[in-house]
Amino acid sequence: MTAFLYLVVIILFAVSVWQMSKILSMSKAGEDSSTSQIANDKDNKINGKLMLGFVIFIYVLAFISFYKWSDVLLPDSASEHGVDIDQLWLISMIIIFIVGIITQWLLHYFAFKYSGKKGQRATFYADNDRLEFIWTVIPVIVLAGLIIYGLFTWSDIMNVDTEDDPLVIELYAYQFDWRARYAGDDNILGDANVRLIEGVNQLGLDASDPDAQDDIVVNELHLPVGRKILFKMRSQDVLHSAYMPHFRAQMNCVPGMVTQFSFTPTKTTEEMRLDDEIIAKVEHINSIRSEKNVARAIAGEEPLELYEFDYLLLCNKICGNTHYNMQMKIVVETEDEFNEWLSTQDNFATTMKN
Ligand SMILES: [Cu+2]
Repeated sequence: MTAFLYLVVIILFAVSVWQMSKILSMSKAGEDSSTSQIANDKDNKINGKLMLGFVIFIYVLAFISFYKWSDVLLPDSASEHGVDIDQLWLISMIIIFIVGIITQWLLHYFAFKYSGKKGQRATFYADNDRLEFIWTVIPVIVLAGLIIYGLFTWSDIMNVDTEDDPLVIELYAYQFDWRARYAGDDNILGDANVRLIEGVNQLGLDASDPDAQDDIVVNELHLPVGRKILFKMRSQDVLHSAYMPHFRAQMNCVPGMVTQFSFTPTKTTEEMRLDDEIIAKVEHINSIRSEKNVARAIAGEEPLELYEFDYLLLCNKICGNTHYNMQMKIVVETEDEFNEWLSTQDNFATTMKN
């Protein structure tokens, strides 16, 4: 792949040098019409055919991409609102795709069909009110529809209804890892400040705040299925972004302020592992790893571990040199399993005593 990219860069560089030398020779030719660079019929025909060839090339490329790489798309959403996002995305993409196919075809085909011919002049056509009306009104209606639909979806997702009694969890980002903080029995996160960070108090919780005493800080995010979760995001140092692709959730973590996002997970990790699409993905990844392991065994290297599906929280802002590995495992489980897990975790008061 890298070799291919180098090749493309070299070719593009050669083309630009060639073009520049043409411009230079044109400017040298000056008024001398015997070395004219004006395109003749033959040039126009070739360029017209190239235009047509190009549009066919991009269509073929698009369809090959769909055919070959559709399976690397995300699996079905594992959150309630994710279904709405997927639908909004699908409708937008279908409209863009249809409009793109038609306009690109017209643009390139007309360049081919009406390529220049000696003695042929373009028709002068001042304006046509009806045509202009049509190509203004149709995009306005379509775009307004998409935007209004998008705004409704957005407000449905972003307006957290606190009457639902969501489970409050803090996501704490720092270079280059995550911590999650559960609000404890009171479901209220205690105060925290970056100036209070010291020793085991990694998130800078305020030890004098009674609400902070039962807070639980962990490095693996567990979520009960079917319960609304309200995430409060903080960052210690630079801009990070909490990205949970399987739940169609992303929110920036900004130093000095608290941002929030809320969703309801609908599928446990176990259920997701039994999903046909996930099984196919996992098999595909493991077949690649097994192949690599054959080579590694010959080279005397440690074999790669076989992959098992897990939800992930990733950082989606390039925040420093090991940004790519800034991730935390997410386990979605039943309410009982979740409560059992949570009861085995130390809270802030206990951690500070130890
Ligand atoms: Cu980050």
